[in-house]
Amino acid sequence: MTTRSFVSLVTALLCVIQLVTAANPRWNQHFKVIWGKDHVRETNNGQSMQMVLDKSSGSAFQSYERYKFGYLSVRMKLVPNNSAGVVTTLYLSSTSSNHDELDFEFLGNKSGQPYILHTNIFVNGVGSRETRYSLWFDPAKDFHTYAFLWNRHQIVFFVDSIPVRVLRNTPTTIYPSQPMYVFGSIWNGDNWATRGGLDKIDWNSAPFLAEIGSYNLDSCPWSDPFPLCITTTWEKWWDQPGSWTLSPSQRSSYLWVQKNFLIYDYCTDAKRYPVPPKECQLSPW
Ligand SMILES: *[C@@H]1O[C@H](CO)[C@@H](O)[C@H](O)[C@H]1NC(C)=O
Ligand SMILES: CC(=O)N[C@H]1CO[C@H](CO)[C@@H](O)[C@@H]1O
Repeated sequence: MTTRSFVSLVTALLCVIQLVTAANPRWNQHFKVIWGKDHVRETNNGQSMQMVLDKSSGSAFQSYERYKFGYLSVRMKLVPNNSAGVVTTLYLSSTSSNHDELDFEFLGNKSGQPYILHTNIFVNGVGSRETRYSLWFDPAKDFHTYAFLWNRHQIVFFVDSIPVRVLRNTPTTIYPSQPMYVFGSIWNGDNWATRGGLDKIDWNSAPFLAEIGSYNLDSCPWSDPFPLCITTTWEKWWDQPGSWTLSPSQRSSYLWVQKNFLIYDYCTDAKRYPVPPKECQLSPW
């Protein structure tokens, strides 16, 4: 390859990278800050942001619209070093009195000690469907992708495209089907988060800073009747048969997570549930 063709190849690649970057939506296109306005900073030309927690306040954002089904992924880099007691979340919630909710909660830890990923699902106002995982990487070191896929067949929580939690979504077992807003937040959870509340926040380490990178909100805003975007003319991949169950390779990575990283699963907590809840009795596929 000549120098000139190498240079034009590099230029072309840079163009493509710019196009891809430019395609990232700005945060304020879909989200607004709802708590701690001066504790949120836009970065990267508004395509990413930082959520800050200090002694005076934490912060949170919320989407303008609600989404009934769809796919949401968000790149996140969690609070590094001593993050004991700090909880960072990404969740979907309908906020109604009998609300539906899907939660990722990242529980910080002392420097060098591992984060825990805590998840929960609320249906009709009832939660208590927790699972907990350790992670196969340090989530404070780099950005990783956390995602929800939810449709009329399944609910999947992904970490870097690996399904860590899967539930069949059926009207007779569990059915979070209310349109939900997207939320993210950072707050003081030191009464419970780290070693059950033993490790408190060290305010000398503040401010605590979680970084929210690019996101992909592939859904359609709620409207009644619902929804134009999943009629036959506007088929969405997340509502198509290919997204109704896990693929064989997703199943094996899901099993790999259950075997190596699952710390707690309410479905197998016989003390709390002598009879496993109905949704736990279904195969995830
Ligand atoms: C924090 O580290 C301790 C000690 O390694 C561990 O027991 C705990 O599960 C870790 N995570 C949280 C959130 O408490
Ligand atoms: C203040 C402090 O201790 N900062 C450290 C946090 O951890 C990174 C590595 O993960 C160090 O480079 C910083 O010095």
